[in-house]
Amino acid sequence: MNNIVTLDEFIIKRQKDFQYSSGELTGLLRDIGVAAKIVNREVNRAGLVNILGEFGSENASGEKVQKLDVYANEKMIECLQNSGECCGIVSEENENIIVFPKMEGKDSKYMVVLDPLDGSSNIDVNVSVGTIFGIYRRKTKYDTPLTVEDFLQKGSDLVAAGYVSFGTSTILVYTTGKGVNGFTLDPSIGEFCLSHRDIMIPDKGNYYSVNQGYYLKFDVEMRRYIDHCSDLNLRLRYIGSMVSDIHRILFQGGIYLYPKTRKYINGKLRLLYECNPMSFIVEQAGGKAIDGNLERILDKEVTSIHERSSIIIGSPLMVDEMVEFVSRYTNDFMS
Ligand code: AHM
Ligand code: MG
Repeated sequence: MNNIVTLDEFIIKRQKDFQYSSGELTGLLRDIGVAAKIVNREVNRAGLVNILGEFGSENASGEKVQKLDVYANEKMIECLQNSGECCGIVSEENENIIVFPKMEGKDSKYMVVLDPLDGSSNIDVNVSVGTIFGIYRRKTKYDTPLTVEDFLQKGSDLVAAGYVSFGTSTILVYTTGKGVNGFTLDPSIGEFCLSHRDIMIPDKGNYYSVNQGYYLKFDVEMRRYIDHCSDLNLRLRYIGSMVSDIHRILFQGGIYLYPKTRKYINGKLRLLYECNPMSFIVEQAGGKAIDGNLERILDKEVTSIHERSSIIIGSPLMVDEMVEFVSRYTNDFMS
């Protein structure tokens, strides 16, 4: 007898964790799993189908869009719309919210925020990329038009969040606020299979992850903290895909930082669909996530859908130590 648990089986079993659940979130999560498989197929054969390279346009944040970004975005939107459980989405690739037409006899109450392909500069060189998603429940009446304000919820309001890491294998990690579980795609059967049950981040680890190339563009206390990491002989790892960098830290322990820089005065990463979902997952695994002002990411007000934030996230003792280090440095500096 085999003891393989597929993502679908697991999601259905977990439905009973939610009182009065009607299966809508379960359905939505399963549809995201299907979308992840479709995107995975394309990521894997990207080099073969001449889909690599830039699309020739810019996204809502003024960055070059890769063909695969466009494909991943289209597929995610298609799957979410067909699912019927989602009333609208915010995607990194679309400037405005996308509102799905109401399906006959359905009151879709969930909204999805997503970064369809994170770390897209890695695509052309065969390095890991990822997908990030977060699920919110809308707070306004389901029969009124969905507006941008509906999406401006704090990270602490997330109902579920997850990511897919397209690396040496493809892993989907998600949480519905009751622990974190990981599923590895078995290409021979085309199913995500439970491979990492109840993931807990190590209290501390040997890695720090930051774009050290921007060292001189960081504030002085951040530069001193990075020197401190180096003094501690921590190992520097930076893939340039938040999903992949945080995935390492989730399993092996460490700290990931994307502080504000002179160019990105509020940080670069997007609060709604990058920082919040990843912070929810890491907190659920016992970790911590704050911004450069030492405020908990999940408590931050979201004022616009493509808003950016600085982020420091990872093993709890290391985030605590970073806060202590920076506070001490600031106090010494002021006195
Ligand atoms: P993307 O979602 O447009 O691909 O950009 C986000 C990515 C993160 O995944 C990654 O951590 C960061 O940008 C890398 O930025 P930088 O090249 O400035 O270090
Ligand atoms: Mg991204």
